[in-house]
Amino acid sequence: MKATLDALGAEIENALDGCRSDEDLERVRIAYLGRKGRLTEVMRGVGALAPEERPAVGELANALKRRVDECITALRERWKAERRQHELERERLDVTLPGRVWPYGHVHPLTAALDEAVAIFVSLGFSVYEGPHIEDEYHNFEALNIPSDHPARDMHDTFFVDHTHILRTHTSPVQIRVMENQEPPIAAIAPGAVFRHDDDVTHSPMFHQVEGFLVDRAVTFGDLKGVLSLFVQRMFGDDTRLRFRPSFFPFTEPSAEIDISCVICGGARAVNGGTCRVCKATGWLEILGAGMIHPAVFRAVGYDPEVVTGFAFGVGIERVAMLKYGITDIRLLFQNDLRFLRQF
Ligand code: FA5
Repeated sequence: MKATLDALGAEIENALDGCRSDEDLERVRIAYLGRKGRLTEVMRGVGALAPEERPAVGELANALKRRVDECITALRERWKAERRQHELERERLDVTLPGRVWPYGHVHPLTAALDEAVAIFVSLGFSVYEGPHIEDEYHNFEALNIPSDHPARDMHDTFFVDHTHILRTHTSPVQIRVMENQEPPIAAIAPGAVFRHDDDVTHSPMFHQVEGFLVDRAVTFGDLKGVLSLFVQRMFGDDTRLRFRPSFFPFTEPSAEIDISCVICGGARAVNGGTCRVCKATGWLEILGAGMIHPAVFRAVGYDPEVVTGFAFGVGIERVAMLKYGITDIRLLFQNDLRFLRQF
């Protein structure tokens, strides 16, 4: 009986050696320790032995069963630990690797300049209005004191939609639309796109203006100067100076073109020992047109020019953005080249 148990022990050891998986172990366990297992049968046979033999053989059989149980459990545990270790290694995180950077967008430099201009005027008490991109000639020209035979129409290089409709060439028609619909006092701005047949490094066929106008009793040129000074100082810095140059617009009298001291050389006309190329060594940069609203414009909207006065101005926003961010070619603003846009 002892020899049978020894042989069985060796056989089980062999079988366990050949095991590679939990399923293999389970098959071995059932084959030897299951209800009809070989060792189970042997242990059942112990009862039939002579009484003096039973204790010793019983003990041997029990010891073998315990060893096999322990061996199976140990193998299971070891493999489980190995699998876990393997998993941990596979999932190991290198916390020193750089994180994933998600691409994110930002506001276009033109939108940023437009938003900033609008915010400055809103903070000064101006309300925001919009007008149609497709305008009639009356609002874009006639009501602004530009009759059809007026030479100023040539300056606007107009895109025609049909005989009487055009793409607005400036934001000034919004002055007419607002004044037609309400009485003074009015402090309004009208930001938006305008269109002209014009295309080079400083001119684009579609560009943006912010129109501004203020109408009340006894509005003066001094008020205009105050509002525009505040605007350019907030937009370009407190040291920025203003210069009014006499000019002509049919819808304002007197009219002025307004320059700011050069944002690059600060008016010194030179930078780093060389002449300033941005202001072409003049020390000044033109940024907007303005003036006192012409009596003919007030008459067109039914206001009495003997009673009300007002000022108006029009800022080209591409020009503002180019000066603010040092952009030398207006077309960069519309090409959507990410290498350019990511610099802002
Ligand atoms: C006007 O359009 C007037 N309506 C401005 C005005 C309003 C004057 C109210 C008086 C009272 P002007 O044509 O100069 O004026 O254009 C104004 C600004 O628009 C220019 O200073 C310039 O900065 C910008 N601008 C004009 N044409 C272009 C263009 N093709 N591309 C980009 N910016 C332009």
